[in-house]
Amino acid sequence: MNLKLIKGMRLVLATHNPGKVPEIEALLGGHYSVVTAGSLNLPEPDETESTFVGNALLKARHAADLSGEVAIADDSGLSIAALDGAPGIFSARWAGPDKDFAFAMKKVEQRLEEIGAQDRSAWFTSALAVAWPNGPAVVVEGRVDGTLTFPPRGTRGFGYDPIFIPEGHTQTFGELDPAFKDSISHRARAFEKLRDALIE
Ligand code: ITT
Repeated sequence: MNLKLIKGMRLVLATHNPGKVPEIEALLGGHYSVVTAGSLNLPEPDETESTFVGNALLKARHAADLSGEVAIADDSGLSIAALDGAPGIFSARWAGPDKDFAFAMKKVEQRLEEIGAQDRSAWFTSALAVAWPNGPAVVVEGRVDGTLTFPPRGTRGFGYDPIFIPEGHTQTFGELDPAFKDSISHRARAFEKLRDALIE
């Protein structure tokens, strides 16, 4: 089996998060024809693993096996040093069933206040997995470090972007140009590794 992503091939983007779709499409650089798991009506699997890597593999494998096509999945999240890495793999779940990130960001602020934490350092992680239907899979991980700020700032991006200031900058991911975020993000860094491994 040729474990390469050949330009022009169709890839199933195994995410149900509309915030991730344009970012992953931008990273794929228009070289692939991308179809989302949602548009194929593929069900969303339960994220039962305990690591980003495990959940990315689970999502890519699920979409590849159900669609019969090569699938790419991201599992990502915000880890906060003072909260021992929380919310981490539970980042989406902290927003509740309504995916309310204003609520999730408030929860982060409250948890930090409760423990009187001074340390505001945090990082985003992205595990990107590519799976071949009933075949092998490849997974890589990328990370971007930064600090948290409250209240949230900016309306660009998604999820926890409005409270995250990447290292060396003063604006949050919610304020920065999305193209700039795409050049330094955890997802971009994971994608660089994927490109080295898989792209001809
Ligand atoms: P899929 O599993 O369908 O891809 P999801 O939203 O459930 O969608 P995850 O389990 O990977 O995805 O959850 C990651 C959460 O972490 C996501 O919902 C965001 O809240 C947060 N997150 C990940 N990347 C982010 C980014 O670039 N900016 C802001 N928040 C991010």
